[in-house]
Amino acid sequence: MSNRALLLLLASALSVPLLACGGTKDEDALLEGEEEMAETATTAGTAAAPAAAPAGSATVTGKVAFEGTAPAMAKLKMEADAFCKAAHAAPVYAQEVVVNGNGTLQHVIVYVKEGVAGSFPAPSEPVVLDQKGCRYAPHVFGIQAGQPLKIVNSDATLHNIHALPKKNEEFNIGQPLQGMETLRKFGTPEVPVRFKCDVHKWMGAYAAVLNHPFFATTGDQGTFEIKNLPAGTYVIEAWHEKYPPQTQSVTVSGSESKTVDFAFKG
Ligand SMILES: [Cu+2]
Repeated sequence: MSNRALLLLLASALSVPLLACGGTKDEDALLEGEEEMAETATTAGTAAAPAAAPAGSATVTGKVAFEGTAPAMAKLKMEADAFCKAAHAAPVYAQEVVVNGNGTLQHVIVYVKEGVAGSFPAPSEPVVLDQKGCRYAPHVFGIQAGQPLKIVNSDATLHNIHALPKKNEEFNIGQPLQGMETLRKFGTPEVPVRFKCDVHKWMGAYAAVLNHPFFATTGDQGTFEIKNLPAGTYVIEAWHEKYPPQTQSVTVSGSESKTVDFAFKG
């Protein structure tokens, strides 16, 4: 088919909308109305999907305190890999117990352990686990079962990411080049899943794989926020890699916001 014939065919196929665009205000209004209908239809289609989760607007927030004396974390020796050593101007310490300046504990995964009803489709947006400066970022994270995990190597050195789940399938992937990305999914809820690097023994990370989105991790303020919870009674667990997990029960109704605080003892 010649370009001209293709153009003609295209013009003929588009003739109705083209005319409408150049038409009267009423015709334009009609077109907008049709677009709105199309949008409504799409929204209705999403809401009617069988996997739709019950809507919720309750919130559980809190902080994770650290009581006692924080153990000194080992200084990491990265001499074995020249790239890793050169990546850090200042000393780098293990991330096992990181106590914040305000007396809270970092790297705690706080999640709803019991009480969630209904199914919550896994987001298609991946959780990114980066290998940067020969450390994992983030060090701990939550992810939904079925949600993609994008493992990225930001370093110009070989990393070998080795997942060690007990319920899910183990994997062990070499990423020799900077910029490499690998997608993986965990099919079954499991807390925790540990990751290690078979090249750099100081590298470690942990994931909480859950079948719902009600989880958060503590950062440099030691706080967490779990949003969009449906009304109900829940068991909330705070999980840390070194200390025994702690649970508390909380009941929320409607758009209620409740505080649940935890304290780990060193
Ligand atoms: Cu590595």
